[in-house]
Amino acid sequence: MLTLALRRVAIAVAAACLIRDGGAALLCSNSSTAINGTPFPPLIEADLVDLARGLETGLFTSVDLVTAYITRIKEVSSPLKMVTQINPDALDIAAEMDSARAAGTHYGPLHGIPVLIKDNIATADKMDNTAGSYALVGAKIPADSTMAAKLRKAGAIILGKTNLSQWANYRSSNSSNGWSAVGGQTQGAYYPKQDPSGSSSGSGVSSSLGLAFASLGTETDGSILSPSNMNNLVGIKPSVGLTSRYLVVPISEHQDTVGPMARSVRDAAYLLSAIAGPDPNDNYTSAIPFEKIPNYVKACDYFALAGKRIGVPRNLVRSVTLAPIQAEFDAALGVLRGAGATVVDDLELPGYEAVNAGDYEDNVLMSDFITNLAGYVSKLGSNPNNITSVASLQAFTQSSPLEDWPERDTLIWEAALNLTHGNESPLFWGNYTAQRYFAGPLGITGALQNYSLDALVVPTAVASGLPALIGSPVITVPLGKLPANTTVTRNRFGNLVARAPNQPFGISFMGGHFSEETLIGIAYAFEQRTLVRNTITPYLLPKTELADVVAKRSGAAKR
Ligand SMILES: *[C@@H]1O[C@H](CO)[C@@H](O)[C@H](O)[C@H]1NC(C)=O
Ligand SMILES: *[C@@H]1O[C@H](CO)[C@@H](O)[C@H](O)[C@H]1NC(C)=O
Ligand SMILES: *[C@@H]1O[C@H](CO)[C@@H](O)[C@H](O)[C@H]1NC(C)=O
Ligand SMILES: *[C@@H]1O[C@H](CO)[C@@H](O)[C@H](O)[C@H]1NC(C)=O
Ligand SMILES: *[C@@H]1O[C@H](CO)[C@@H](O)[C@H](O)[C@H]1NC(C)=O
Ligand SMILES: *[C@@H]1O[C@H](CO)[C@@H](O)[C@H](O)[C@H]1NC(C)=O
Ligand SMILES: *[C@@H]1O[C@H](CO)[C@@H](O)[C@H](O)[C@H]1NC(C)=O
Ligand SMILES: *[C@@H]1O[C@H](CO)[C@@H](O)[C@H](O)[C@H]1NC(C)=O
Ligand SMILES: CC(=O)N[C@H]1CO[C@H](CO)[C@@H](O)[C@@H]1O
Repeated sequence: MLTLALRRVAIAVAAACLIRDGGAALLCSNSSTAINGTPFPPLIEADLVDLARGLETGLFTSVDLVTAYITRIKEVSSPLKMVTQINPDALDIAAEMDSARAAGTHYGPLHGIPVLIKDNIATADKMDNTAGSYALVGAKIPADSTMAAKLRKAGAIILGKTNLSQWANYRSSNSSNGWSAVGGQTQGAYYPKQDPSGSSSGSGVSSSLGLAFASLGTETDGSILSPSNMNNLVGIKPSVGLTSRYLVVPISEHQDTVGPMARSVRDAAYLLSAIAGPDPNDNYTSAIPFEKIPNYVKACDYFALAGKRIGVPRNLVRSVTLAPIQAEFDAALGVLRGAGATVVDDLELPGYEAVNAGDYEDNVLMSDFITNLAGYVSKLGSNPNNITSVASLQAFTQSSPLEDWPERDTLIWEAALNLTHGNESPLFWGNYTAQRYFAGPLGITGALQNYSLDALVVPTAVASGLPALIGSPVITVPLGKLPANTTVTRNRFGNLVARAPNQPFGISFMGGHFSEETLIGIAYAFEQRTLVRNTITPYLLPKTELADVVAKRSGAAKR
């Protein structure tokens, strides 16, 4: 049976490999990725088309896929600590998806495809939703988050939860990216002890190494974009309101958003299509301006850059001081022009300096966290540590030895508690209005209108700040890596390598609210002309491939 199935699909799969861009063909058929000469897609770069074709043609099953990914997670979790929990039901769900497929039921493009989600996105199953803190271990979640429910409805298998900077990096002034009490210290795979960035650190490392098809992260200001930047990924920070935050551990209702972190623009688009949409449980989604969510996969058009006007805000670009990033960025502008775009250079966004000179965002986030954290914990079915507020969370953290206090302090919460109000206070609005003005009319939306632009382009290192303040979207695409002679520096906390040779970096496209369809097109057209991701190799790789799993299950010879 198996051998026949393998023979039947051999030609189709081999052809799929050969037409793949980005050097994938080189990896398509070798001893670790083939059985009897039939190639399996190497999991570090398998995209949705590869995985769906393999499942459709019977080359492998979802159970094989889950088995392979779990093995790969175990192979690298020491030292990388990128996953906090593996879903104990993942193999059973995979078996159900395989049976459904065999019976002709197909839930859509993600049918039977394993996805990892950040450990602040709740699932009503055997997994906890911890935000990396023991305060929430054992807390009962009343329902799936809307994100989890939408993934399941699309047929995806929630494989597990990814490590993060604890509380999405909203606790301490003295900590490290990717550290949580529950998950330990996440590391990146492009240099030993690499700072993975954060706060969606584990989602970044997991997607980069092919430990799942792709992952979900969350962003308040940089938490999808920055780890995508540092881990050689495509990350989409959606408009606030495009993806529901219901039962996602919050920082800020005004700035939080959930989005995909994937190895290609098209894969990210598939995930975004599955998770976008209105939700009565998150009324910010009522701002979605479409009757029907655009087809983000179809937006992946090689010619999407033709006729587009793309602005370059030089005051943002100048603030990135690393010469290799500046050089690659300027070369990228040539790629945009070559693809038919008009580059509108030498723009200045006057709001950028104004925002950096004030502490509007700090005040907005503190007020929101006071209100929104209390809102989240009030929805829990059981709450073993009686966390009802930032004050009780602080008391728990300071009295639990596992939370690494006082070395990792709680100064952000102390400052929030000093405010003595949440976002219902009239005092909230001054800062919120100011940040929207500077990042909007004097920033992104002002530039888009004044110069009739489709998008702005910047190095990803400076992409998150202004969009965070107005809730507008950004997409990052791999652009390059730091060269061999880069001086190695450590992070402020002293436990990770913050800058090193081989460290990836990206380029970001920013647009108006709900312009994801346009941004995805631009990003795809850029990605397909540059194909940088596969030129950057991790220092540490998981070994197990689908061929190993299928060979073991079927007794076939791996050759
Ligand atoms: C075979 O494929 C694996 C997985 O992609 C890769 O790590 C390895 O380098 C390849 N080996 C050869 C000899 O090309
Ligand atoms: C959303 O709902 C909350 C409370 O449920 C309310 O305070 C807020 O004003 C609503 N926001 C919008 C945009 O409707
Ligand atoms: C939480 O509150 C309940 C009911 O008041 C109490 O029985 C329990 O001991 C408290 N738990 C902790 C960890 O404080
Ligand atoms: C911050 O963390 C570092 C590294 O662990 C530690 O040496 C230092 O004492 C901490 N600082 C404070 C003020 O606690
Ligand atoms: C909070 O207020 C107290 C009392 O005014 C002050 O000592 C402390 O430094 C403040 N903490 C922060 C983090 O702002
Ligand atoms: C921002 O919030 C702080 C603290 O509530 C307040 O002192 C300050 O006046 C606010 N700024 C604006 C522009 O409203
Ligand atoms: C857009 O034009 C308005 C009106 O001239 C100006 O006030 C604003 O600063 C401009 N914004 C940007 C980002 O150029
Ligand atoms: C690294 O090498 C490049 C060119 O080979 C050179 O321009 C650059 O100055 C060097 N950087 C450092 C930090 O030595
Ligand atoms: C699934 C997994 O690898 N979990 C690990 C997460 O990190 C903690 C702390 O380092 C480990 O104890 C878990 O085994």
